[in-house]
Order: sequence, then C-alpha cells, then structure tokens
Amino acid sequence: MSNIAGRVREVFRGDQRVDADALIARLDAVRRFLTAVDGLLPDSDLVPAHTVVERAGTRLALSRDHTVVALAGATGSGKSSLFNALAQLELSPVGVRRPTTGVTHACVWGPLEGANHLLDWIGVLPRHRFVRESALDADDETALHGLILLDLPDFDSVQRSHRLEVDRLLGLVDQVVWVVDPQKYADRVIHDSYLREFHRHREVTVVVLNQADRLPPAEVPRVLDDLRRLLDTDGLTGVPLLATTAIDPAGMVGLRNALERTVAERQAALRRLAGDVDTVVAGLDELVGSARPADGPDDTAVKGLNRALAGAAGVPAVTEAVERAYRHRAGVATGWPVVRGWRRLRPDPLRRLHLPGPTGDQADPAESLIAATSVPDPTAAQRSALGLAIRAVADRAATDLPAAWPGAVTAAARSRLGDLPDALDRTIAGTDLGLDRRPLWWRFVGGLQWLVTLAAVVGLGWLVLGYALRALGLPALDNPMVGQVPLPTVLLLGGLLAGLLVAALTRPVVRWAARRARARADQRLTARVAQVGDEYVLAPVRLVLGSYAQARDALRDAARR
Ligand SMILES: Nc1nc2c(ncn2[C@@H]2O[C@H](COP(=O)(O)OP(=O)(O)OP(=O)(O)O)[C@@H](O)[C@H]2O)c(=O)[nH]1
Ligand SMILES: [Mg+2]
Repeated sequence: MSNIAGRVREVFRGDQRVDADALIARLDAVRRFLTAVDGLLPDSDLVPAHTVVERAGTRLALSRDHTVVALAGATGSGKSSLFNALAQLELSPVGVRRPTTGVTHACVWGPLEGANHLLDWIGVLPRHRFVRESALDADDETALHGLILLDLPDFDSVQRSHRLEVDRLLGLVDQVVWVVDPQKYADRVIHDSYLREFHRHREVTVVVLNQADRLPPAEVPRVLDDLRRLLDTDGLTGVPLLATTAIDPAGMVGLRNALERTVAERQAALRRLAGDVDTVVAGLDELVGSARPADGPDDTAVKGLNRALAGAAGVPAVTEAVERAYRHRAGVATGWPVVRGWRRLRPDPLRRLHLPGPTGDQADPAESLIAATSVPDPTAAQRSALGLAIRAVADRAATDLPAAWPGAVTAAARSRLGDLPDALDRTIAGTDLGLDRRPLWWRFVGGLQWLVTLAAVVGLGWLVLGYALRALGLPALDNPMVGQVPLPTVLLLGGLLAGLLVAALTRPVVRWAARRARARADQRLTARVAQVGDEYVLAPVRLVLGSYAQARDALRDAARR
C-alpha cells in the first residue's frame, strides 16, 4: 500500500520565495491605485482590491510563524478522516451521515496562544480548536510546529451555510489541500467553481486523491493521470498531486511531508497574499490597460471649447459694444462742440450692458466684479455648441483610455458646468476692455474743435456787434481785412468750415481706431474666457487624466513580482 499511498506525482512547488517587503510594497501599490481611482471607477469593480488590501493588512499583522492550511472538498471525500489521521486524534467526527462536518475544526501544532488571534480572525470557535501537543510524541511533531490545520465543511453541501462558510474561509487561509476521492474527483463543481478560481494560487494549492486504498493498485496511476489532466485544464499545472489513504498511516506520509515543508518555509501566507494581489491586478488590468495617458485635452478641442465659451459668454456682443462705445466716446471727445452735448445724452453702449462706462462714470470696481452684466444670455444654439465642445474635449482626452474611463473624463469635464455661466459673466465684468484711458489725440482734436468754434463765435460776435453799432447809428468798427474778406467773416466761416473739416477728417480715424479697440477687447476677453474654461473644464479633466496615470503606474508596481 505504501508504495501507492503518499505517492508524490509532482515535486512540491513553491521554491520561489516571496519577499515580505516586496509584498508590502505591492499592497501599497494597490492602495495607491485605489486612492487614485476613488470616485472615478465604479465601486463594485474595486471590491476585490479593497478586500485584499484589508485582509492582507490583517494577516500580515497576525502571526507569521503560523501557517493556516485548510482541508477542503466534497462531502465524504475524507477531510475529517485526514484531519484526524494527521492529528492522530479523533478530533473531528467522521460519519456515514452526510454531510458530517458542519462547523470548521482547527488543530494547532505547538502552543495555542500564538495561534489564537489568527483563529479569532479566521472565525473558528474556541470550542472547535484543539492543540496537538503531547509529551509522548513531541519530537515527532516538532516538524509540524506552527501548523494550523482546518477541517472545513463540504462545499457541495445541501446546507447552504456550509458553502458560505467554506467560501469565507478559502479567502482567509494560507494554503488549501483539496481532497477528492476516486468516485467524485472529476465532479464539475470542484473544478468549475473552485479549482479553476484558484489558478493564481498554484503555489499554495495541493490536491490529494484520498481513499486511494479503494482503487486496485494498478488503477491509481491512471486515475492520477486523469486528475492531472483535469488540473491542467483548470490552470493548475504543476500543483502537487498526492494519493492518500486516511485509514493507513503509511498512506499519509506524502501529505505529511508536504505539510512539514510548508510549515518550515513559512512562505504560504506570503505566497497566498501574493496570489491574491496577482488575482486583483489581473482583474483590474482591463480597467486600466496599458494606454499612455495624454497630458491633457488636445489643442484643436481646446480651441473649439474656447470659441464655444466665448459665444456663450456673449463676447461678440461685448466686442461689438466696445466698437460702438469707442465711436460714441470719441465722438463726445472730438466732435463739434455744438453737438457734443446732444451726443452726451445718448447712452453709452457699454453702460447698457452694465459694463464699465466712460471714465469717471464707472461703477465701483468691486461691485462690477460681483454684479452680473446685462450681456444677453446664451441662445439655445450657443448652449448646445458649448455642450458639444465640452464633450469633444472629454472625448479627445479619453481617446486612448480603457472603457471604464471616458465616462469619468466626461463627468469631470461637465462637473462644473453649473458654475460656468456665473464665472463667465464675472470674467466679462472684470475684464479691462481697454477703453478707460482717453487717447491723447482725442484731447488734441477736441481742443482744436474748441479753438475753431471759439474763432467762429468770436467772428459771429464781432459781426453782430458791427451790425448793432450800425443799427444804432454809432461809429462802425474798423474791420481788419484778410485779402478781400473782413476778418470777422473769415473767423466765422473759417471756424465753421474748419470744424466741419476736422470732424470729417476725424471720422475715418475714429472708425479705424474703434475696430482696433474691438480687436483688442476681443483678444483680452477671449484670453480671460479661456482661463475660465481652463479652470472649470480642463482642470477637472487633467485631474482625471492624472489619476489615470497614477492608477496605471500603481497597478504596474502592484503587478511586479
Ligand atoms: N477506505 C477509506 N475510507 C475513508 C478514507 N477516508 C475517509 N474514509 C471514509 O469516508 C467516509 C467519509 O469520511 P469523512 O472524513 O467524514 O469525510 P468528510 O470529507 O469529512 O465529509 P463531510 O464532513 O461530510 O464533508 C467515512 O466513512 C470515512 O471512514 C480512506 O482513505 N479510505
Ligand atoms: Mg467532515
């Protein structure tokens, strides 16, 4: 029998050591990943990563001198029998009634104290904990000191609670010994629902074909081959596969040796957690992918956004008002003094938009920053153009990102949409439109107009006085002559003509300067509006892209074994 039972088909793997510090660094990387994607990716996708980080933190803080090994398998496969045979005591009842084991039993080799915290965390009730410490065979058992063996309920149970308990424990233990028997070793449940799920935990997986004594000796290798083939299909190539017989101590040698080695290495806990991190990283991989994130939204999309923002903010209406206001103010400053007063009565086009009026007429600057302008509200078309431009920015920024991210980028781009109208309005109100200072040439032309008007008035007065003296029969004034024309007439007509001439010459200059003022205001407004776009649309997008880059780097670190 002993040549069959305990036969090791594969050398026990696991010579690849896991460095505790490296594992802690990988877990930190997973933590960094979770921080980076917090609020950006669906929480449901992140549950396994959170679970692993939390579990690993706790497991590493608990005894690393102990190795928790679970015997798992279908009902009747002989878990409790193997448990008792290894403990060499009848600790867990073995029965013909199925399922027999309803609660997990634990046997600790060595003193119980160090293991108690671990068993509290794992959730094995104190009354189901046993200690394998006997003065008689203490030396024999030394090799297993540090082993905590668990006898689990069956996972294919009619009792749902058994399955839940098994699933819970399989997430916590350091190593699993899967127990199958010759009748049910090919059952789909164990392969599809369990073994396949454990393919990233190959290093802490052992499979035993128990009840090998029930097979004719010649059959055992054939069944083991068949089982090995199934394990390969499960992705468990290379895991140790042993034949055991619980009712014969010789049939336990292979399993016992394997456990002794596991305990001596003190690696199972680290390997299990490393396997957990592998699983989590593989699950997250498609959320993050390997795309190099863009530094920010591309230029074309940003230009489109700025155009749409300018439209929605009413920049064209304001710049048009600037042009008209320039003409208006220049007219007031340089026009013919006789009509200036009448011009002054007409409202200033910028004032009408509640934007800074002519110098001296300006509202309190602090007030103008807060007060809304009367720039027309954006039209439906402008609003939808802005929506499209924001969408385009998000789309372009997320082009290379994996499917989970474009949604987050779009949400970020739109996150401050509600604040945008006020921000734009405040910006327009606070922008220096460049009309505050009166150009020098206005003063010069204005002075000239006064001068020629004064000349005309003097000429007129002189003529009126001459007529009056003549009418009263008083001696007439001696009018100096300019050529053939008396000076008062020259002054009157010359003054009037010069005024008209100056006005005519000034008009095209004012038009040209008004267009320049408009272009300057347009430049300033567009730049300020672009700043708002940067703050309210692009910055949140860049933040998400930054988070993506951090998540990607963190996951790469977490993947590094
Ligand atoms: N011949 C033989 N019988 C075994 C062997 N192992 C277990 N048995 C018998 O198989 C039956 C079931 O064994 P258990 O140890 O109770 O099986 P279990 O996996 O704990 O079953 P549950 O607790 O119901 O999940 C018992 O009658 C055992 O005596 C073995 O290696 N050889
Ligand atoms: Mg049992």
